[in-house]
Amino acid sequence: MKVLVTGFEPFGGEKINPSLEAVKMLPEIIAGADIIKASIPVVFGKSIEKLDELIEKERPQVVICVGQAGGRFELSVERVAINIDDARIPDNAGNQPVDERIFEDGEAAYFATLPIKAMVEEMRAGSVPSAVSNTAGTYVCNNIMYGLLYLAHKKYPGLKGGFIHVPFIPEQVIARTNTPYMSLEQISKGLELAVKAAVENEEDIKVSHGKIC
Ligand code: PCA
Repeated sequence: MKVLVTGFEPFGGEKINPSLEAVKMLPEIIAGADIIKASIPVVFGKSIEKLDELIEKERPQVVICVGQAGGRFELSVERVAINIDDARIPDNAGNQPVDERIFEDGEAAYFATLPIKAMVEEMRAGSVPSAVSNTAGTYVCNNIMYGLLYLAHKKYPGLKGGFIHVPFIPEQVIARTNTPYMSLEQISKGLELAVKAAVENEEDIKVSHGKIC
């Protein structure tokens, strides 16, 4: 089996993006699957084009995209991506779409097709804080997750995909107060466990990770 794992370039004035650094640290093989690692630009549209090129070239069975979610405490496995771009800050090319559809012929939303709960449980069993998240935001991470699942529906039948958000690492919070962080090593270990669970679980486990507002 082949698993494509992507991280994002730095954005929003940061010098580093922990998603990319943690992806680079992953082993070449996890649970018998070959791991292909790639970097994605933080640019609306271009991110999906690059991902499409990578899928076309590598033909993976599973794609897991990873991005930074500064302010979150744990590794969050995203459940759903929505068909909207609404950017609070410009992307790395200066684009700032507001309330634009990602694909006119796409569904309102797509669910991740990975065993998200098995992934969370595997990370927790390995002492990595993690949780299911029900929003990937409306910036480039949601954009690429939506694009990935749109492509899986329209162009790559059978391809499984999803998205994981990771917290800041310590060096990013030195001048920020009251901001959660996690070491790069622990983030990368969490990703490795999440990939393992994605490879080993054809179906997700039936256990509640629901939220009450
Ligand atoms: N995080 C951003 C985009 C790139 C990244 O790493 C997001 O959550 O949308």
